[in-house]
Amino acid sequence: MAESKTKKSDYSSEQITVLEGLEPVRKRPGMYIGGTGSEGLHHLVWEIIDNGIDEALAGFASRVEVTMLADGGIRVIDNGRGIPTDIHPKTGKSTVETVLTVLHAGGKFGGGGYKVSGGLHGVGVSVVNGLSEKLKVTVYREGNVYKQEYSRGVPLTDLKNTGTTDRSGTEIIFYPDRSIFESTEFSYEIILDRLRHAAYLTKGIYTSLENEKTHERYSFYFEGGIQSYVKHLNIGREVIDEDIFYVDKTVQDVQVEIALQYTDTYTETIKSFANNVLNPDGGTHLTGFRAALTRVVNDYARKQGLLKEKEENLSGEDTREGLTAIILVKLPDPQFEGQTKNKLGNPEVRGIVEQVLGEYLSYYLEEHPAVARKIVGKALLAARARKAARAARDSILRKGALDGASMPGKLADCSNKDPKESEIYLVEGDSAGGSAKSGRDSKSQAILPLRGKVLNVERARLDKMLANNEIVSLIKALGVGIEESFDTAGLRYDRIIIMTDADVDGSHISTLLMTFFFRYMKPIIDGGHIYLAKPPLFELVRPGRKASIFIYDEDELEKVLDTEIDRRKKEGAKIGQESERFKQAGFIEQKRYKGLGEMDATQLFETTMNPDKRVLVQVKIEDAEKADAIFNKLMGSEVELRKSFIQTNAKFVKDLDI
Ligand code: 0RA
Repeated sequence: MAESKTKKSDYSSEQITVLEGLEPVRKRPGMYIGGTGSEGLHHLVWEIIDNGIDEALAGFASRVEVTMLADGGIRVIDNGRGIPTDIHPKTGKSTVETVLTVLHAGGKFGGGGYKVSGGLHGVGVSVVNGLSEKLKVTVYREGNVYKQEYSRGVPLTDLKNTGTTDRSGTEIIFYPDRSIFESTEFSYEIILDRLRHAAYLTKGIYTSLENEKTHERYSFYFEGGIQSYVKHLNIGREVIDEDIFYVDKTVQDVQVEIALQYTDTYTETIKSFANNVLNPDGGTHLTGFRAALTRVVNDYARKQGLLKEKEENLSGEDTREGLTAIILVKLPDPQFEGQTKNKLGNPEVRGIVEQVLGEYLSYYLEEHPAVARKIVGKALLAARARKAARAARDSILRKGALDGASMPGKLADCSNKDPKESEIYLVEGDSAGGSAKSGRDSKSQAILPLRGKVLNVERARLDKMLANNEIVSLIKALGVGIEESFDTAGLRYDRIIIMTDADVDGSHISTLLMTFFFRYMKPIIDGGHIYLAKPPLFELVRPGRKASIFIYDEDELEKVLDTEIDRRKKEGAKIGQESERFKQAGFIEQKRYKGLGEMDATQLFETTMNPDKRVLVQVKIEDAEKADAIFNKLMGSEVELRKSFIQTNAKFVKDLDI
C-alpha cells in the first residue's frame, strides 16, 4: 500500500519508486494478498483486472476480457495503452519488466486519473508475477508487439519486439504457483461477479469471462452504469416508478455519480463506493448523501403542502425506507478509515456529495411531480408507522408489560438473581419446554418456551411486533427493553441459549431469533451472550442400557464407531457376522433423535443442558448477519423467491406472519 509520491500529471518512468525485489512477496504472500486460500488466489486476478479498469477510467480502454484457460492459467486482455516499453532510468530495464518485477512500481501512474489498482486493495502486478510459476506478458503499443516471460517473478527472456500490430493494450497470462497456494482452482462465479460489478461501476466498459474447460462464457456491458446496478438490485421488488434518478457531476476533482430508485419495501439498500471499491461502512460520501436526501424531501414536502406547518420534519430514516441507491465517487487521493479501512474519510467529499445530490434531486422532483409525490407519500407513511410504533411501545411500557416488574407467565425463572450466574433457554415448543423445565438446574437455568406464530421481523414493524406475545415475553424476560428503551444493563441472564430441534424447522426458528437479535439487540450479540444449544443426533446404547454415548454430528458417529470397532478387534472380539456397524462396535442399539421432544427430562438435561457436558455454539455477529441475510432473501418482498420458499418450507411458513 506504500505509494510513491509522484506528481500524477507528468508521469515518467523515473518516478517509479524502486523499493525491493519480489523475495518478500514469496516469503510472506499473506501480507500482500491476504492469504494463500481461495481469496488470495482470486486476488491475483483482481490485480490484473484492476489495471485494465484503470485504463478504462483514464479513458484509454473499453474492454477487459478474462479467460480461464484449459491448462489452468488465467488470461486477462485489455485494450488500454499497453504497459510502456521504454527503458526505465532507475532500473535500466524496460518499464514492462520494472512494473512486473519491482514491488510497488505498478499502479500509480497513468496521467492523473482515478485509480482502482494501487488503492486500497492494489498491490501491483509484480505481486502476481512473484506468485506465479509462469507469467507471459504481451504489450501492443505504438504499432509493435512486445513479449516477455517470467518464472516466479524472474525474467526468462528480455522484452522482445516480435512484430507489428494495429491494436493497443496489454495481455497477461499467469499460472499461480502451486507450491504457494492451497488450491489453484479458480471460480467462474466469483470472477464473473467481480466483472459484473466492474461493468456496473465503470460506465461504458465491456467485460467478459470465458471458461475454456466448461465452455461457459458471459459478458457485461451496461450502458446505464450504476443505473443498471440499481435496476439489478431491484429485480423482484415492486418499484414506485420505473424511472431511476441519476446524476454524474464533477466538483473540484471529485466525480460524484448517484443512481436511486424507491421500492415499496421497508428495506434500505445503499451501496457506496470510492474509486470503484465498496465501502461497507460508508463514510463521508454516504453522510453527504443522507443529509441531502433528508433536506430535499422535506423541502419538497413543505413547499407542496404535503407536510403541514405544524407537522415535524420527516426523519432521515423515513426518507430512506424502501430506497435503493448507489453512490460512486472518484477522487485522486482516497483516504480510508477505521480498523478495516472500510470507510471513506476524505472530509471534503461530504459537502460535495451533499451539494451535487441536493441540487439535482430537487430539480428532479420538480420535473417529476408524480414520482415526487409517491416518494413523499411513502416517507409520510413511514413517519406515521414510526409514530404508531412508538405509541404502541409507550402504551405497553406504561402498562409495565416490558419492564422487569411482571415476568411472562410462561417463563420458568431461575432462583439465582445474579445475571452472571444465570442463563435462559429459549425452547422451541411447549412439550420440549416442559421437559426442559423439569430437567433443568432451577438455580441457574431459566426456561422460556416459544411457540405459535413467531413474527416475521423483516416485514413487521415494531408496533405489530409488540402485539406478539412471544416477542413481548422474550423482551420482558431478558429485561433489556426495546428500541429507544433498549439497555443491555438490564440483561437478566449472562447466556441466552436458543434450543431447537436439530431439523429444518428448528434451524428456521433459530434463524428467526438470530435475525430478531441482530435487528433489535445487536449489543447482546456483540457481548457474546447468545448461544445455540446442540442437541444430540444419535444415541449409542450399550448392553445393559447404561452410560449411553450421545453423538452430535454424522462425522463424530463414524469416528466413534471406527474407534470402537478397532478397539474390539484388538481385544479379539469376533466381528464380521453382524451386519450393522453399531453392533460391530458393541452397541445394542443406535437411536436417531429427530427432535427434543423424543428425550425425557433427564436425557434432555444430560445431553443438551448440563453445563459440564453440553455443546454450545456461540453466535458471532457474522452468524447473525448471515441469518439476517437469509431472512431477507426468504422473507423479503421478492415474490418468486418467497413462493418457492413457501412451497418447500410449508410447515415453517405456517408459523410465520407473512
Ligand atoms: C504503467 C504505466 C502506464 C500503464 C500501465 C503501467 C499499465 C499496466 C497494466 C497492467 C495491465 N494492463 C495495463 N495497462 C497499463 C501508463 C501508460 C502511459 O503513460 O502510456
